[in-house]
Amino acid sequence: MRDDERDLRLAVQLLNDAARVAVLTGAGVSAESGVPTFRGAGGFWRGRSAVELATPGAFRSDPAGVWEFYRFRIGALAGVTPNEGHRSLVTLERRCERFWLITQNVDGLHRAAGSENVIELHGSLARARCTSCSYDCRTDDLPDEAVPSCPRCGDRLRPAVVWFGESLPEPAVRSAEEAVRECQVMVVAGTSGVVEPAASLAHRAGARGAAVVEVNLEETPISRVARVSLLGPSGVVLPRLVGLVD
Ligand code: BJW
Ligand code: ZN
Repeated sequence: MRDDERDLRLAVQLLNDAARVAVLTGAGVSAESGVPTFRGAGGFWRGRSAVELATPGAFRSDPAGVWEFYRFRIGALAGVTPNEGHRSLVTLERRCERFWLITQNVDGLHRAAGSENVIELHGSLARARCTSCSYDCRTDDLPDEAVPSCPRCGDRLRPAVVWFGESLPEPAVRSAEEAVRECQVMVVAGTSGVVEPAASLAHRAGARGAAVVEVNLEETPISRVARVSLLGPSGVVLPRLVGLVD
């Protein structure tokens, strides 16, 4: 039997034996829907890196430029639909007793596919919030200004996403902690595994005995803790894996 065939069967067996499954996803699972990843060739906008633009410092020094970047991404999402990888995770959720879909993605594609227990660690492009008061709104309803201002207090609105150095939403962290404590298998798909605290969720689940199954085009720091690494595009590998699960 070929190595990749043996790895796939092992991953199927691990999922067949598990009632409580967590999945941690990153930008790679949306790549086949046409959403650019962060690190790598696609992660540039007008010559600036997405990683550098997604920071409080960039917003402080150039709020209009950062809003332009986010409006571009929000607009680009309008024509984007979930791929087979997203859809296969809906099927996986339905066959599990407990299921957590922890995502670092802000594109809303897991919910659009039909996943229910979605934990958005890094917020969402669908919403904006005030930098001073508690006002928030859908990005569909933003005032048409280069830097939209808060209708309640007049200060700047910002995308409701999590930038470097900022805390993650407390309810999302609590749910992700529960997943780490309870899951028997954690599938980690399409993430470079370099951003904390998301990456540590996989390391910690592995350390407490959960089987980590990684799906990625290449090895990552998470491969070290993975019981099985399935190399290939998640839009192909995830449906194949879930299709074989009882
Ligand atoms: C495919 C594929 C296909 C392609 N199929 N695969 C401990 C140690 C060191 C540093 C820190 C630490 N704790 C905290 C930090 C600081 C920092 C951090 O992690 N820094 C490291 C980078 C060094 N973390 C934070 O600041 C976080 N906050 C925090 O910890 O608060 C508490 C705190 C505050 C202050 C001090 C200390 C603690 C916040 C992190 C926020 C990340 N935000 C972003 C932007 C979101 C908004 C937006 O979208 O604009 O989130 S950055 C960006 O990276 C985005 C992503 O969600 C995130 C992860 O990227 P992801 O998803 O992994 O994408 P890529 O592009 O990196 O990888 C794609 C992968 O897919 C690759 O592996 C490909 O091979 C693969 N792939 N196509 C399968 N078809
Ligand atoms: Zn306000």
